[in-house]
Amino acid sequence: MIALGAARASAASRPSAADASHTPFATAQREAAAFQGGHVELRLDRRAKSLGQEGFVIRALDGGYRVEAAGEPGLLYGVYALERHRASGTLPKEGEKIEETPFYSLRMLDHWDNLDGTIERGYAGRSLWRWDELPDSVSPRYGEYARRNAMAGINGAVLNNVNASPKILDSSYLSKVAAIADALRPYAVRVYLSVNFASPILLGGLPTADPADREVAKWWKRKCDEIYRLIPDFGGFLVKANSEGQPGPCDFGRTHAEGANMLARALSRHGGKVIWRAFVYSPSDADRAKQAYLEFQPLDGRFDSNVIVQVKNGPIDFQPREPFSPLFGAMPATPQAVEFQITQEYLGHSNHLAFLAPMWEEFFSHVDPSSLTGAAGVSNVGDCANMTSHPLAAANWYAFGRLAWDPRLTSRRIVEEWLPMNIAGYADMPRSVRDGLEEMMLQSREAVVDYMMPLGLHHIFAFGHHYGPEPWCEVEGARADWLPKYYHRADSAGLGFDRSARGSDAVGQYPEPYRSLYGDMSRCPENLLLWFHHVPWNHRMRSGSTLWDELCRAYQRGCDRVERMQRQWAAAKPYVDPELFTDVEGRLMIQARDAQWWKDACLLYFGQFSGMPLPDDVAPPVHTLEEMMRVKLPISNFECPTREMLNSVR
Ligand code: GCW
Repeated sequence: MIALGAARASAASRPSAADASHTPFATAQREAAAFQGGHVELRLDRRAKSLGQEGFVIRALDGGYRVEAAGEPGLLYGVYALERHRASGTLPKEGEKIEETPFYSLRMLDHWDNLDGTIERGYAGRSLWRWDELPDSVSPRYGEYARRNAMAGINGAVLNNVNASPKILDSSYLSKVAAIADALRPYAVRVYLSVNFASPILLGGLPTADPADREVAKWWKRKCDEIYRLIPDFGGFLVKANSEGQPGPCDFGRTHAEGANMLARALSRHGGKVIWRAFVYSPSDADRAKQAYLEFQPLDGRFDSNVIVQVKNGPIDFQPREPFSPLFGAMPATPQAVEFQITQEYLGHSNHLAFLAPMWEEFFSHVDPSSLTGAAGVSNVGDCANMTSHPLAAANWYAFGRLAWDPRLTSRRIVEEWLPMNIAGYADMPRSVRDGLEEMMLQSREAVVDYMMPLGLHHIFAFGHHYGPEPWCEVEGARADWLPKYYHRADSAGLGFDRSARGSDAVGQYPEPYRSLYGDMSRCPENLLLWFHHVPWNHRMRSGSTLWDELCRAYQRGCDRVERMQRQWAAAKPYVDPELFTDVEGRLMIQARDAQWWKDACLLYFGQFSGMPLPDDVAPPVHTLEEMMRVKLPISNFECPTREMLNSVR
């Protein structure tokens, strides 16, 4: 297994699709032979239909294990499950068995990788895909990447950004895509592509991309035929349409359903799928949190059966905490997938530790997993040595896959699996140190919420790159709903966005009991209070304190939590690889200073409106508001700030 600090590369030269050594079966055999917990026998029994292609049974027999499956991917997942159980000490005993089938058949990683090698919102280096070298040279890292996907249970990868270049569909690029598909196939990972809806114009030279135009439909059919000749198991298209300037069917007076169905028909005879994103917020007066629902809910039942509507977990945009999007459950006649963001666009990039399984677990506690047909995660993978930059951010990649495999898993269980498999030396740590690391992981997302945006605050980030606080931000000409003031609405009366029936009535999009719960200030969960209400500064919280005091204490608690995380990591020092230790230690230092930055910036800024002093148990600021307002990070949307940069601007 890959242990941090002891990387292992698997060689991959360009295989042909028919090559028997490049099948999931061959991979499973190799992995089984390398298993260190006893002899493993693989049995492929095509008649065991109830397991599907991906399920498996593991039996402990005669001092070893037998993995049974009806499909090759099932054998592979079975062997990886064995490894997981070995690392966490939960292997079945003689006569016992483990049986699993995945909850979702679509478990997909979405890369926001551009063809020039940059990654939108990527903080782990450049794109893994070396377009200029492909198809002749195939990096061994593709296989390494695919293996890590398979170990987590991920079976699909969208290779390119949803803000898609039409070039990806050019024949020269398709042969490169086919080479990547060949490298991922031995790990049962299928390739998908993001497509630009205007490709028939931009690439095909047609005068229109109107989905009702016969030439347009024909163009897509021919393109799909070409793709499937090269990649017989191609997964399908992911589409961002009529969103943030991307072209789409609405440009031609058609609906999202008409656009999606036209593509779906080009793919259907090959078994491909269209994954159509619902991340839309066209300029309108409606509260941004309501817009995706307003546009998509009326289209329920109008999509072809091979279209899946992919909805971000929350109604706005991957904030540290959002309520679930009300679109879930509101389109019962339409297959839906959830889109999570693994890359930490809004959670401190790759500088901060934020283990995201608790966020996703929270989502699944509100949205019935069986109402969905798939899960997608926006990838945090890049070409840096460990692929995720923050060594512990690899746990998020893994956690996403595990929850897509089984959304009923708990965050704790995932941490218990991940740490022993990935931190060399974990087994030698005393129980107290291991407990500390588990807690560090499990508390980390809540720490981020506390020091960035507690109590339901959201989108008060610096403009553009979204790293650091800027609740005061004004940008001339920018859309109001890109700016923090639109969301926090601080004034002398209070703080927060009134989405109750008296305000924007976003609560009206939720089913009961959520509509009443969220809509009533006195009953609304306090961790979402300022999302749904404009709350007076002296409002009595459940603790008996005022809103202002509680807000101050939340920021303080966030800072304290990071300090505790630093101590928990320090306790692991004698047991972990020194390089790994120093790397994480350094990032936690940045995180601690960033937490202080957030706390000072937000409390000094909001304090101007509340006019109230900090409570005695909250440490006074170490910066002035003017200092905080001067901070400008010279980074693009594709970068994570360095320590030197942060030191020089603060
Ligand atoms: O979260 C926002 C990001 C954009 C992204 C967009 C989307 C790919 O800031 O960078 O674009 O969402 O999800 O389409």
